[in-house]
Amino acid sequence: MNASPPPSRLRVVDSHTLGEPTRVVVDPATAAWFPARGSVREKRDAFARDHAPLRRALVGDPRGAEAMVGVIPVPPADPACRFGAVYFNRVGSLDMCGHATIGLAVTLGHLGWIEPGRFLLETPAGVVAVTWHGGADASFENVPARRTARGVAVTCADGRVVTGDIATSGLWFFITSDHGEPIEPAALPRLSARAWAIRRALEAAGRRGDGGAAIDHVVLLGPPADPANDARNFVLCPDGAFDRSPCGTGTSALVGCLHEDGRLAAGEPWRQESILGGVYVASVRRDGGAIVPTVAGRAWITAESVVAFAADDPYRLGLPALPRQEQVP
Ligand code: PYC
Repeated sequence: MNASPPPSRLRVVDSHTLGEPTRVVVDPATAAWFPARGSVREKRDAFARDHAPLRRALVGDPRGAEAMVGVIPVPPADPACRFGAVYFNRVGSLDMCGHATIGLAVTLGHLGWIEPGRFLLETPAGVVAVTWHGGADASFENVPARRTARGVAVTCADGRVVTGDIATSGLWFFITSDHGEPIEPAALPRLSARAWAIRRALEAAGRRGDGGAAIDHVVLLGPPADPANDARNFVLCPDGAFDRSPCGTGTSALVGCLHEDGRLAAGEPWRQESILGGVYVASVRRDGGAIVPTVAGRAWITAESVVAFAADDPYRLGLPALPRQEQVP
């Protein structure tokens, strides 16, 4: 399929899930961006191949927000699914995104496209069972969580050795408590620098996920600020932003590891706090050999808008990619 010309206007609904922004593109014009048939993964691949400038323009500067994840609802190939979801951020596509799935459910409810209840969502990572509980509340039963390496020691460029686990539940994570930093907003620059150092060390060591996937999310864990919760996290995302929410797929991967380690029983709640204090409640169930996580959170609509792409706007398709301080070698 050839890239169609960028539109001049598109309808979007914005929300935030415990502080982490989602933009759902709800414009019928999106149908032209995808092949009529095929799986959601194939549709995502076509969008990534043919529409990279549009992807960046939809969520990046100056139209989007730093940590924003975009979602385009698409027809699913799996007849059991009600919707498909193509997820993306400023730097690429995502196979799954927990906070954006919660944002999508609340957006679909807000638009009257769904009633409270459960529906199946085809994502590039697999089928996810989403429940809109009404209002701001939503949860999703994710694809299974899997740990592919335990107690991996990586040596950062400053010589610090950090030990953690490599795990997935839709995205790839390095999860560690062994980072030596407090998980608090005042430490964000240091947390970000440490997480980047870990990410680079993983790359240098040739550590990758299935099929050579980059381990492009780093979870730094620490004690919760609120004793009602179980842990607090800082999560570095592939676009260099930190997750303002406790990271839905990261929490899924974590509870899978905790269950495997005998630290979380099936059905037991795990209250995961973000660095900003927002909380996801997660649990796991066993399905044969698979560990299936569920994550519950809250999202709120922030805007129902039409984004515009003026023909004479020099930054119509967004600002050029600018190096982030942490990425400069
Ligand atoms: O909630 O899964 C998530 C997520 C991934 C990246 C940003 N949010």
